[in-house]
Amino acid sequence: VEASIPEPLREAWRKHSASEFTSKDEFEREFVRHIETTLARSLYNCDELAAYSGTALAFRDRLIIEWNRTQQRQTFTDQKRVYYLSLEFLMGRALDNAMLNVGMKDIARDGLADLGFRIEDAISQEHDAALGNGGLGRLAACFLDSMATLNYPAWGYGLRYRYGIFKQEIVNGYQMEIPDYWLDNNPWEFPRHDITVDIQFYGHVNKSYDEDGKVVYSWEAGETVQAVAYDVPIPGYRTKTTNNLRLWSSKASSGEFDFQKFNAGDYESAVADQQTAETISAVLYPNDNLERGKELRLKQQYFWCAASLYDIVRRFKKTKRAWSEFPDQIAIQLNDTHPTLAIVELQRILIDVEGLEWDEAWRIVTGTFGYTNHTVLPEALEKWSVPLMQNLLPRHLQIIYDINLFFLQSVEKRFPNDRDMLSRVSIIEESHPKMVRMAYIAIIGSHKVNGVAELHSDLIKTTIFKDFVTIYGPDRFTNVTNGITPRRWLHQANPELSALIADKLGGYDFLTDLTLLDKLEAFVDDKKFRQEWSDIKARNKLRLAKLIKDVTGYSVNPNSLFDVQVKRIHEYKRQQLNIFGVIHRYLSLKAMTPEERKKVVPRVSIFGGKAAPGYWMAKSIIYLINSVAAVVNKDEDIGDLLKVIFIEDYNVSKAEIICPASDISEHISTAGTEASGTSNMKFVLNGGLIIGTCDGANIEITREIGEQNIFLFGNLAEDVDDLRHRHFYGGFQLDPQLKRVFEAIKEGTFGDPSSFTSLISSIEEHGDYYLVSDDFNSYIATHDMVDKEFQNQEEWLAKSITSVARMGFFSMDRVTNEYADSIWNVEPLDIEDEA
Ligand code: OAK
Repeated sequence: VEASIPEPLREAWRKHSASEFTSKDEFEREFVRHIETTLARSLYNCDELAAYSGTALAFRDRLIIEWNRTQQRQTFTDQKRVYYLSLEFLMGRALDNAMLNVGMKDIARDGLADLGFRIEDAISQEHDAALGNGGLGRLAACFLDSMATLNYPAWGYGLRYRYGIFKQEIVNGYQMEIPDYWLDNNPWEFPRHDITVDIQFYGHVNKSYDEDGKVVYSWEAGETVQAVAYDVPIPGYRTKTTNNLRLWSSKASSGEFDFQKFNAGDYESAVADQQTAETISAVLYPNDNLERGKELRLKQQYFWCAASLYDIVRRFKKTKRAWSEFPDQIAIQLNDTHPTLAIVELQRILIDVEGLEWDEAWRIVTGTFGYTNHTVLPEALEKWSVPLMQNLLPRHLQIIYDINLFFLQSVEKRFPNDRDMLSRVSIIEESHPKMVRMAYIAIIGSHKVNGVAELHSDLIKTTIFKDFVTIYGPDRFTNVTNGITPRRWLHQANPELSALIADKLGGYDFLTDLTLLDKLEAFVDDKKFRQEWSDIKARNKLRLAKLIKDVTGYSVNPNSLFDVQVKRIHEYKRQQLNIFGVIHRYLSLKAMTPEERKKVVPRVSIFGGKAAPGYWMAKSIIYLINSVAAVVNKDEDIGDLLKVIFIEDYNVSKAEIICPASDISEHISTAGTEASGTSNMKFVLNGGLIIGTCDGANIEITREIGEQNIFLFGNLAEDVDDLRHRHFYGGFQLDPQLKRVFEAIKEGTFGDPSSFTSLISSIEEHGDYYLVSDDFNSYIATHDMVDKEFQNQEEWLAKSITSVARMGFFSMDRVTNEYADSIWNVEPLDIEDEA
């Protein structure tokens, strides 16, 4: 049915078309209207949560007006669009971001004050949208911000989890997981009950012949589940472009809620079917850099890929273009291998549903997809068992076998008689059971594969994907070093620093062209500027000290050196190295005379991060940190000289308070394991220095800011294999200082030592895979340098300012433009062109 209003009637529409508030007075009117009508409350019944909702609804109206216009404009111009498929979008809060992006935060602040509220109190009522684990999910969120800001016609596609990443509580030093139900009072999503897709699972494949005698396959479903679209508007900064994030929610398809069962009185079974359907989008898998091969996870992946592709294909078909134009109109980016089934699904749609020939369909598929790899850790590389896939997606498994067949035939032609090569690059791993290697499908089905930092992109070419470089040549592989959005991670998180920079640079243009920061170097010696810079850091540290007091009860001295490591807890990220270093420091302090202690720089070691619920070793690390904190923080010999803090439930909104407050932050993964890291960029952009290994983007940060401005330590990636080998075959030598740390733990200094045996034995007895012992000495020595340099505050300040001035490269806008040019081949939609 044509739903658009005929031209003669459109005048009436235009006359009444929604308009945006532009003044404080109009904002107040909208706020009060929403409180009184949308929320059905009054000035006698308006708490901070209602103030948040009223403000959010007023801004939501603005966003949705611009969202509508953007979508109409994008449909009308019919340019090539980008679809970013990600199983995770770690968005954080939306209100502050929306106010800043539309440039109305000051108006809202004044308006709220008139009505009796502090804007900060309203903002802090919002529940984080935490549909992600860590780096990969947050990168997706930064992409959305940047694509909108740069006016790219771009949509995100994801899952609308009812439960995001769990909330972490620390109880007696242990991590407890609390479900994160976040959807009540979420004003930022629009259910589209009219946009639904039926998704099939299980069943079998029928083979038949059409009139021309051609074989046709059809997939008879065993079960169908309905996908319902929920849209989230994504505003750009200082632009009218408001893009869309479409999240799919699962429910029983109308036929599926079995009315027969229901009418027969079998309510329980009818409701159980419904719950099974809703389970698909119920919960985010809480693993970071780890894949566990659960059937429900595969169901999530297919459900989301199939719904998104149906939507994309439907939109394309409306334009009546030839299929061959598909890759000219559509770029689909795969955020890691989680959406790899989209490749198979598009091939299935083209050949089974649309009747294209295999080769033509495959050309379209490979022209459309790009694949970004985010990890080299073997335990994170996705493999699905063939029997599982056969059962859940029988037709897709056939297509995967065909893709593999044609691929291996072409390899065979170029490398005759290389059986080893064939078995190495086969999509199917010949294990028991056989496994489908998803990364291989992603490489074979894409025209570009990229890593996320230079070292990482080199590593994937020389290790896990080496054979594919031989087969396809180096051009299919490329690097796009990650970045971060300066809107959230500077302007929003650190408004005072942003304002100081704007004052020096004559405005906020640096927020859309971060390379302009280089102009700050001219002020490194400007006394007043330096003072303001250091005052801002001090106030940000006070703000963090207050958060620490609120969540842990500990008071910390804000004049101490704040040393921060916040990220998912993982052995490869080496929080254990950090806490062993802290113990070493504690033992050294204990051994000092009071005179010696007077010369020590007071330090607060701050940790934060979640462990995957089933990751025993990571949970032990958290327990050790808290056990050390319990002893050190009450030791009167030590006082302010050392405090250990674990901030529970680290998330995006806490990161916004933590990042601006560090003196030094730790990015200390075993060389060659952290693909990029992005919090390293956030800390430096906020004037913190970093201590880090030569890993991921640390290397490029060093190149940009200069090696005198960063504390690097530890073994290099190229030496890691040898060292690991030597641990087993050359005899393992524990570092003597680390030995002293282990002895203290074993003596019970931090409570029952049996809690920590597996942590210690993984190093002492099981080969120290992450090279904690190898790097310990240089780690400790580098921290001694940090202490020394921190005492020279003038030098430190110069390093801080210089580093920020040189961080322009790490803007997400640079990243987005690189993807657009070298992978997507899309242009921004110049919105000034039409008015
Ligand atoms: C999560 C699940 C599976 C595979 C990778 C991840 C992940 O979060 N990877 C991280 O991606 C970030 C963004 O590219 C990188 O900065 C991190 O180094 C990487 O660990």
